[in-house]
Amino acid sequence: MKKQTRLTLTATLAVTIGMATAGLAHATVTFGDGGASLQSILNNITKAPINNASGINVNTDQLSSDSYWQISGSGGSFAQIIIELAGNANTNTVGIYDATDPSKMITLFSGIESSGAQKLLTLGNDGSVIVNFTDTGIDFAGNAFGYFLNTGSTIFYSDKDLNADGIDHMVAFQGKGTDTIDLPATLPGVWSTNEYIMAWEDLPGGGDMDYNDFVLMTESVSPISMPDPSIQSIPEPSILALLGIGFLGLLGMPRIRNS
Ligand SMILES: [Ca+2]
Ligand SMILES: [Ca+2]
Ligand SMILES: [Ca+2]
Ligand SMILES: [Ca+2]
Repeated sequence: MKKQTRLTLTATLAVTIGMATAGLAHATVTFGDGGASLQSILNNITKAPINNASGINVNTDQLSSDSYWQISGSGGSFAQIIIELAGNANTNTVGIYDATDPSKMITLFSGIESSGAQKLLTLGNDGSVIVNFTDTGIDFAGNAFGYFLNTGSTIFYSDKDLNADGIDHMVAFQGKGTDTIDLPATLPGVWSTNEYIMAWEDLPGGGDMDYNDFVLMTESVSPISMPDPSIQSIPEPSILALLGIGFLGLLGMPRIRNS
């Protein structure tokens, strides 16, 4: 290896490690296991009007918040597998879980399904999770869910805080309303802003970090931010303190402003 190359590599490594330790919001997508890179997959199916390549950069266009989602007003969301490039492609399943109870899981795509497979997800008035017009028998607490990838031995969640390895296994990209996108099972059309590509890494610890192991498109969904559960439950003393302030207010005590 030439000295120059080694120096560059060392510098790149240092930058990468620096970015990782700085807790950068996006995951670094690499070329990985010899299959098409995530960027080339996007370049093949999405075309910007001017340069005929994807208007999406897989590293810089990742959504900063992709842990939890809701179905938009129409009440239904189509999902379609774009590609699976992984040794686990025949066993990997993808689905959704209740944001308030991750143990409530619904599989959308089974292991035997591959590129072009489509599913329609709807949430009934009572929280019933309906897939392809069939009630799964599972009810969610509300219109808030995450996506999971189950390899058969490990489950990875869109909320990386639930992952045993603490690593972000899913990166998501939002349509910009300009690129044309051509999916395996449907005619080309504009990649609109309510459509998201979700790309998964299926190896524990992040593996090769190529995020092309399971790539799908979901539409009529939007990312939502969920409150941190540790903030939701107010400890008892705080409630008492708040009540105390209320009483003081009622008794006409002068208010101390804390601007
Ligand atoms: Ca499959
Ligand atoms: Ca993510
Ligand atoms: Ca991988
Ligand atoms: Ca792969």
